[in-house]
Amino acid sequence: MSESSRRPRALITGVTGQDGSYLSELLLAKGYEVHGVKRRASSFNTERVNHLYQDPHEDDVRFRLHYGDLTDSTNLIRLVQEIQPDEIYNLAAQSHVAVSFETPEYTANADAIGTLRLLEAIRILGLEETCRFYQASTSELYGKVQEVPQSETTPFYPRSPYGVAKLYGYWITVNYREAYGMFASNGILFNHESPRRGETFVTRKITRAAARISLGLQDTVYLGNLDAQRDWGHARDYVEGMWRILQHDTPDDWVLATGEMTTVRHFCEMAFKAAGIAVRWEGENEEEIGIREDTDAVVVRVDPRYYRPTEVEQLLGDPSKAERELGWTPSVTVEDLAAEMVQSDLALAHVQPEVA
Ligand code: NDP
Ligand code: GDR
Repeated sequence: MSESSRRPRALITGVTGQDGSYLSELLLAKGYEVHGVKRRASSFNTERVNHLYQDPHEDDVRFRLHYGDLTDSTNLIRLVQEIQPDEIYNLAAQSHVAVSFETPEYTANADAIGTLRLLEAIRILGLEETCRFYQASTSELYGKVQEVPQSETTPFYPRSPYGVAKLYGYWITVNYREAYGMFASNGILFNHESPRRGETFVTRKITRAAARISLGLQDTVYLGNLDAQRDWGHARDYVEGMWRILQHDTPDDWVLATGEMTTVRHFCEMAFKAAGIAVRWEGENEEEIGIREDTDAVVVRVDPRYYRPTEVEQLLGDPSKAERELGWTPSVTVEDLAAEMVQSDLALAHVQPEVA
């Protein structure tokens, strides 16, 4: 294929994560050549993209992985130079809010300065006019509630080292757009989940526990703040939104959300119901417990260890701009999302019953 008629080429950082795997599938289905950045780890970390692997010795390989790290600017410059991508999706991050309180400096390095490093790579290599840039911004920017629902014009007030690092990522993306005329856009994405969600995020922790409790493999799940409210959608819908953001005529900032909000407690009820267990609640605050109706066994307990030093209590997105201008709409309700995740975790529990 000649250079002028070559396939569109995307570089995805964070390709081994939840969103990176769905985005890779989407772009491959659209005919892209996809290059992903994976980190070196002491054990395999490509589980979510193994099904996309192609033997690099074959002809017309369209999915390739490269070692890299957002904390290594020389690595990023070399990769961008070698790959010459038309689109970069910066999904790599230390993405766990609670963990960011434990590793604030690393989180800032990867999530904030990592974004700068990639933007600088584009600038240093003179690709400002040919390479579009997507930044994985987040509803955690809103943090302490200023208005409900939150839209592109709602003021930011981040409440964690993660949120503060992502605030830098957001603004440096806006700044490079304005300073250098780059096509650099932010997707301000509200929580999105799937069967591929990491096991320590609350939805997956709950669906995994509900599945295992229903099979008698686990007794109880310990959670933190049951009152937190989130706007939960399906990751597959949200990666479609990322792609649409980079196909728009002009670079801009966009909220992707469902416009529906659910408490952690209610998500528990939905997940346990999908696993065939009805739950009722007793007690308050740290004493609150979830009891299964059929046996009166306690299946949910609160452990204050999971409370955060500063919490984000309520996130509800207003996706009307994306609906109007990108034609993007979410297609999965939170009930269906919980049910799909529980079904997947039931299947996994059958295969790996010994994994605690
Ligand atoms: P995951 O935690 O599932 O994936 C994060 C990815 O980043 C993994 O591939 C991880 O690699 C990689 N990574 C972490 N640190 C580095 C580093 N220093 N250098 C290179 N790669 C690194 O996140 P999601 O897929 O859920 O989220 C994707 C992005 O979107 C993240 O930036 C997240 O902050 C943001 N976001 C997510 C939302 C959500 O609800 N899911 C909502 C809004 C924003 P490894 O597999 O080796 O750990
Ligand atoms: P969040 O997701 O912090 O919104 O960040 P998470 O699922 O971790 O927490 C959601 C809410 O649930 C409460 N919670 C618990 N959370 C976890 N992880 N474990 C628990 O046991 C537990 N109990 C209650 C939390 O306090 C919180 O209020 C996610 C990440 O994907 C970010 O990268 C992304 O930017 C945002 O979503 C949008």
